Amino acid sequence: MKKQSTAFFPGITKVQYEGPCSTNPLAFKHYNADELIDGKSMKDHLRFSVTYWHTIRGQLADMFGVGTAVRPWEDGTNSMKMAETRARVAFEFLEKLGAPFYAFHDRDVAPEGKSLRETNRNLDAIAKVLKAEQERTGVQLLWGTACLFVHPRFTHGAATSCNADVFAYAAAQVKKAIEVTHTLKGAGYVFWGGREGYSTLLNTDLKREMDHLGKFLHMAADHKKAIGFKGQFYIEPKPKEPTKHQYDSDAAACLNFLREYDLLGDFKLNLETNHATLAGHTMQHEMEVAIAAQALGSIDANTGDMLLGWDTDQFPTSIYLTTEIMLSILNMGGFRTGGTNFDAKVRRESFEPVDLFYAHIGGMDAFARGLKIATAIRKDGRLANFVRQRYSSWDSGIGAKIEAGKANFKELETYMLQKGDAAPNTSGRQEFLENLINDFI
Ligand code: XLS
Ligand code: NI
Ligand code: NI
Repeated sequence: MKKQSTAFFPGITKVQYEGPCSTNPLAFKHYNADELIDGKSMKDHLRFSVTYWHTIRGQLADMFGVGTAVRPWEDGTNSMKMAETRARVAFEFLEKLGAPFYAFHDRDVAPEGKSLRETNRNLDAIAKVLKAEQERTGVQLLWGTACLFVHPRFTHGAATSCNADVFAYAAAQVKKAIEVTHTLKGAGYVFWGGREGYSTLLNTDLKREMDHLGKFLHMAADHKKAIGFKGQFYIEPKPKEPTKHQYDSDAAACLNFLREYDLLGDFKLNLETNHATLAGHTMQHEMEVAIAAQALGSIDANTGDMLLGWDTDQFPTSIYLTTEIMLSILNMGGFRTGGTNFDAKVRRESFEPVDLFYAHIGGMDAFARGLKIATAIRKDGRLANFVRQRYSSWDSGIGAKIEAGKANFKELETYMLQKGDAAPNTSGRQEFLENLINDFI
C-alpha cells in the first residue's frame, strides 16, 4: 500500500471504483482502471490527463469578476516557493484521482523572471520537482507546451507577430519548453496558436504571417530532431478566441497548412470538443477529418454550452458525446502517444477543492461509459455493416473500376448511355441508426 499524503486535500483518499450502484460521489461508478475492455485496460484505452492550467492554476475569474477559487495552499504570490507547493498539490491530486497523465504550459508551472535567462532558470528548478514527483507517483507527462498568449509581448502574436523580436523570443521559449518536456519524458508537445491570428485584416499581412508560422514550426521540428526528442508534435485547432480569426481554425485548415508548408510528417492534431463547436463542427467531424488524414493524435476533452458562444471549457458529461468520441478512437485503433486530456474547468460557482474531484470523476466516468458503449456498438456490428452496405456499389463493377483508377469520363459516359439511368438509391436510415445508438446508451 502506498502511503497517502493528506497535506492539501485532507479528508479525500484515493478515489476507488465502486461500481454503478454506488452513491458515493467521490467514487468511480464506471471507470475501473484495470478492467479489460476488449483485451486492453480502461486506463490504457483512455489515457486520462489533468491540465495544470485549469485544475492547479485556474482562479475561476471571468470578464466581470475576480477569481472565486478557494485554494487554501495559495499564499497570494507567484513565487518560486508557491510554484513548488503547487507541484506537490498537483501530484497529490493526480495520485488521489488516479489519473496517469498531466499536461502543462511552461508558465503554469514556474513564474516568469526578470529576463529570459532567469525565467529559464525558474523553469529548470521546478522541472526538477516535477521529475521527482513523476518518479514518486508514476504519473507521466502527456504533453508540454509554451504559453505564448498571456504576456503583453505577445499582443500581436508570437510566431506570427509583426515584431521580429517577438518571433525570436517565442522561438527561444518554445526551444526551452520542448527541452523541458523532453527531460520530463513527455509523450508529446502541443502548439496552440492562442494569438496566431488577427483582429482586423486592415493591419495584417496574412501571407507573411502564415509564412512565418511555417518557418517557426520547421525550426521546432528541426530542434526536436537535434535533441533527440521522440515525443509527438501536435497542432491544436481553434477558430477564434482570443483573436477574431486564428490561422489554425479547424482540422481541415490545419491539415492544409501543414501540407502547404511541408510539415505533415512532423505533426498530428490535438482536437478539442469546444474548439470544434466554436468552428461550427461537431467533435466527431473534426476527429473523422483528422483520422482520414492519419493525423489524429490526442484529444482535449471538454464541452461547450449550447447557449454560450465562447470556449466555456466545461467538463464533459454527455454520454452521447463520449460514445461518439470513443467510436472514432476505437475505429482508428486507439491512442498511441495521445490521450484524453481534460482541458476543462469547474464553474466559477464550484469554488471548493472537492469540486475538482467531482468534475474529473464525472468526466472519467462519462468517458468510461462512452468506451463501453462504443465497444458494444462495434461488437454488435450493425452500424458498421450498414455503412459498409451503403457503399457496396463500390465493391464491384463500375464502382470498383473507378476506385482502382481504371475509368475515365468517356468510359463512364459509354457505361451510362448504355444503362440509361443510375440504379435507384436506398434509404440513408438516419432515424433507424439514431435509434440503434440509443439502444446501447
Ligand atoms: C485554449 C486551448 C489551450 C491549449 C493549450 O483554448 O485549449 O488550453 O489546450 O495551450
Ligand atoms: Ni480551449
Ligand atoms: Ni486545449
